[in-house]
Amino acid sequence: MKFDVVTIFPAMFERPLAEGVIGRAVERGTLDITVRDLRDFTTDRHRVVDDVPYGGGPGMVLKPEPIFRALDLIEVDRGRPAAVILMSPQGVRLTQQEAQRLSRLPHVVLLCGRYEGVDERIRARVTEEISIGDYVLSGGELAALVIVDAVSRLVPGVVGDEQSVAQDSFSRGLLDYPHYTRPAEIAGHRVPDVLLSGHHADVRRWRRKAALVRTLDRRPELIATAMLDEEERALLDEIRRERSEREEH
Ligand code: 9D3
Repeated sequence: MKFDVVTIFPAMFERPLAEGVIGRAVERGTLDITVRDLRDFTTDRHRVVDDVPYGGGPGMVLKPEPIFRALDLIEVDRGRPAAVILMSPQGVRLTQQEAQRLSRLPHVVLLCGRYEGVDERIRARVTEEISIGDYVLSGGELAALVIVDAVSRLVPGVVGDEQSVAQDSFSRGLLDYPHYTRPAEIAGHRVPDVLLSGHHADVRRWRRKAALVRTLDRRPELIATAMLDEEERALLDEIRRERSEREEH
């Protein structure tokens, strides 16, 4: 999969895209990520990317010309992208489902805003706007890194263990079950016996139930939209029965 990122802070992308599974996929060529400095698309001596807002008011606005020029060059250089995404607090919220959709596209451009915003007219070249959540960032760069990470690990061959991606509880809309490693006891805290039992069917059932308990306790709103199979629906009933019985005592 190809990504082009347009930013005034290209250095913010260097280490994050060179580490871990993403870094290895970039080395192998499974991911082809080009980070482009918006200042390289200015034509003035001082490489100015921002200007004062028409109509007055505080802060600066990213100028449209360097962004248009960057998008033109990306198209000449790498072909017409399947999506041009503006990272924006006004965008559609990123979800695992959105990440899955983007992972099926061959080429995505990510535009990172800074300052108060971006000249509205660049939206003519933007196919979608994405926000990563309801909190204020200083710019779109960290949001673009989140998108590259969440989308890339869904691209076949990026994460070695395809199974762990497919089984990722979040992709079915549930929280993960608790994990343990050695030792079997630390400071009086023991690993649940079932995990030491060697009974794989029991372990699997315990984990599925523990994931449901966690989701019910921490993110109950996820249960309504989770993709539960028959066993999970039965476990959910079991949890609810256990809880109502406890209430009666
Ligand atoms: C202080 C400026 N704010 C005035 C009400 C508006 C504002 C402009 C630009 C707030 C944040 C930003 C920079 N943020 C992004 O570019 C951004 C973002 C975010 O802040 N939160 C979640 N997702 C994203 S995607 C891009």
